Amino acid sequence: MNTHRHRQPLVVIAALLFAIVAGVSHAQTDPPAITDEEYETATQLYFDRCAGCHGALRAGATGPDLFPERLAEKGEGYVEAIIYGGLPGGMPSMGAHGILTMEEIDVMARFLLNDPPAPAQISLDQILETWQVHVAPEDRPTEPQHDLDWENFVGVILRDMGQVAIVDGTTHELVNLVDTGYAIHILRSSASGRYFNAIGRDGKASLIDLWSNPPEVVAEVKPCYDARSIESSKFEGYEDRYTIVGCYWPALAVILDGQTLEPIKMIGTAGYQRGGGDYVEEARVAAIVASHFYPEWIVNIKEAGQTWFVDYSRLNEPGQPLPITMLDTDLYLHDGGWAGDRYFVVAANSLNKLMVIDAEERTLAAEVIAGEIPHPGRGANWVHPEFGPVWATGNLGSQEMTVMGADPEGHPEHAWQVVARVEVPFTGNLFLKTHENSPWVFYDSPMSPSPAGSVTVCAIDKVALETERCWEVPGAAELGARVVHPEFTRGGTEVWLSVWGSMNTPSFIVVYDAVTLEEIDRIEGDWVRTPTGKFNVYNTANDVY
Ligand code: DHE
Repeated sequence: MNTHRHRQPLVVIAALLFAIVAGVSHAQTDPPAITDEEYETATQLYFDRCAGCHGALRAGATGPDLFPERLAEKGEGYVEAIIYGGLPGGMPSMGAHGILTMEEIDVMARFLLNDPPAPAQISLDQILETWQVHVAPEDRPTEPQHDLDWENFVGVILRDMGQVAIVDGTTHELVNLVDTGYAIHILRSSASGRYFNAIGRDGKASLIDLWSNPPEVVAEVKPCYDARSIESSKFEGYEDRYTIVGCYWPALAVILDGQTLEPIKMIGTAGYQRGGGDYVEEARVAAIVASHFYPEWIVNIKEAGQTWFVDYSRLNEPGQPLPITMLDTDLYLHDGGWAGDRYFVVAANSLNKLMVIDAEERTLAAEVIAGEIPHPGRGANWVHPEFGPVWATGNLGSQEMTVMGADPEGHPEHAWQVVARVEVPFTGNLFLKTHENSPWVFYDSPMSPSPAGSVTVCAIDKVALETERCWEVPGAAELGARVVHPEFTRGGTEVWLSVWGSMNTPSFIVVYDAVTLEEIDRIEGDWVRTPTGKFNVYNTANDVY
C-alpha cells in the first residue's frame, strides 16, 4: 500500500499557522497507513535526525515525547508542519533547511503516529565481533613519523561522509582523511594528545594515531548502536590507558583498553531517576569528562538525572571492585565542560539549568538558571576584571549568552551567580569558544530558524560583556549551509568555523583572526563536505576553552 502524498511547503506552512495560531487540533483516532518499507526508512531517519532529542523509545528528553497517543490529538498536518518549519525553542526546521524532503516529512509524520519499534540490546560477544586492531601497540612508532606540528593538528568531523579530516593548524593543509563511524559526533584527544578518539552516532569508536605518517585509524570497535560521547583516562599514571564510550542506546557505558579499544567492562545505566523516581529504561549517557583529581570519569546520565564518578584505577586487578559514586544532579543532562580546573558544569538543558559539580569533593556545588535550553558545548572560560574567573554558556532557545562567576575561593560574592546575560541577535546557538589570547567569545547560531541567523557568527566582548559584532559568513547562505562550532588553533591566534552544507556540494571552513576578526583564509577542497565539530589537539588534550 502506498499512501504518499506530496505536500507543498506552502501547504505545510498553512497547516502550521492553522494548527499553532488558531490552536485547532486535528484529533486522529486510527494510526495512518504506512508500508513496511516506509516504516524501515522512517526508523533510520528517526535514528539519524530525531532520536538524539526525543529518545530511541520516543519518551522525550531535550524535546517532548513523541508518543502516538499525544500526537494523534494534534493530527498529521500539525506534525508535518512542525517537522517542516521547526520551532524557536530548538526544534530544527527540517524541511525549510533541506534536511528532510517533503516525501520524508510525510513518511516521518505517519511513522510518529504509529507505535515505535523496540530497539535491540547488545552483548559483549556482539561487541567483540566488531573489534579490530589494525596496528598493534607494539608495532606503532615510538616517536612522530613526520615533522609536522601535530599538537596543532585540527581534527575536522565530516559528518555525513563518515570521515575525519586531519588538518594542519599551522599551514591549513589537509594532512589525511580517515574513515571512521557513521556521522561522527565528537573527537576527544587522549591525555598525551597522540591519539584522537572518535565516536560515531552509530556507536563506532575509532582510535586515530597522529604519530603515524599519515595519521591513521589503528583500532576500532562498535560498543553500541547509538552514541554521542567518548573520553580518555587522563589522571597521572593512567594517561592514554583507558577509554570510555557513552551510549545513547542501549543504556550503557563501555570501558575500553585505551591502546587497542578492546572492551573491558560494560556498565548498564538504566535505573531509577534521581531521588528514587520513575524507572527509566532509556537512561542515556551524555557528556563525559576525565577528572584531574582522581583516576575517574565524570559520567552524566541524562534521563536518570545523575552524575556518576566511575573509578578506573582497579580495572585490571581481578577480584577488585569498580567503584561508582552516584550523585543526584537533575534531569536531561546534556553537554558541559570545566569551569576553571575544579568544577565541571553540565547543562540540565530542558530545565534551563546548569549543574555545577565539584570534582574534588564529588558534590553538587550549585544550580544556576541559564537562558532557555542552555547548550554550552564545553563552555567558555576567561578572567573578567570585575568578576574574576567566569564561565559562559550559549542557549538554544533564547537570545542570550549567560555568564556566571566561577571562582568560589577568590570571588565568593559572584561565584555561581549570573553576572551578565549578554543579548545576541538569534536563538539557535550550539557552541561558543574563547582563548586567553583573544578578546572575544565566538558564538554561533546554526539552529536558528532564520536563514540569516543560521549563517551568522557573533564576537562578544569579554570585558564589556556586550555583543561587539555579528556577521553573516559570505557564501554560506548560498550553499544552504549553517555556520557551526568555533575552534581556536593552538596559540589562540585563529578561530575556525565550519560551513555545514549538504553532502553533495563541497563547502568550506572559514578562518578568522582571533583579535582583528578579519577573515584570513578559507579551507576548501572537494573533501570539505558536511564539516561540523573541529578539535585542536593541544586545546582538546589540555581542556583549553
Ligand atoms: Fe551534539 C557534543 C548530544 C546534535 C555536534 N552532543 C555533544 C554531547 C552530547 C551531544 C551528549 C557532549 C559529549 C561530551 O562532551 O562527552 N548532540 C547531542 C544530541 O543528543 C543532539 C541534540 C541530537 C542528536 O540527534 O544527536 C546533538 N550535535 C548535534 C548536531 O546536530 C551537531 C551540530 C552535528 C552532529 O554531529 O549531528 C552536534 N555535539 C556536536 C559537537 C559536540 C557535541 C561538535 C562537541 C562540542 C565540543 O566542543 O566539545
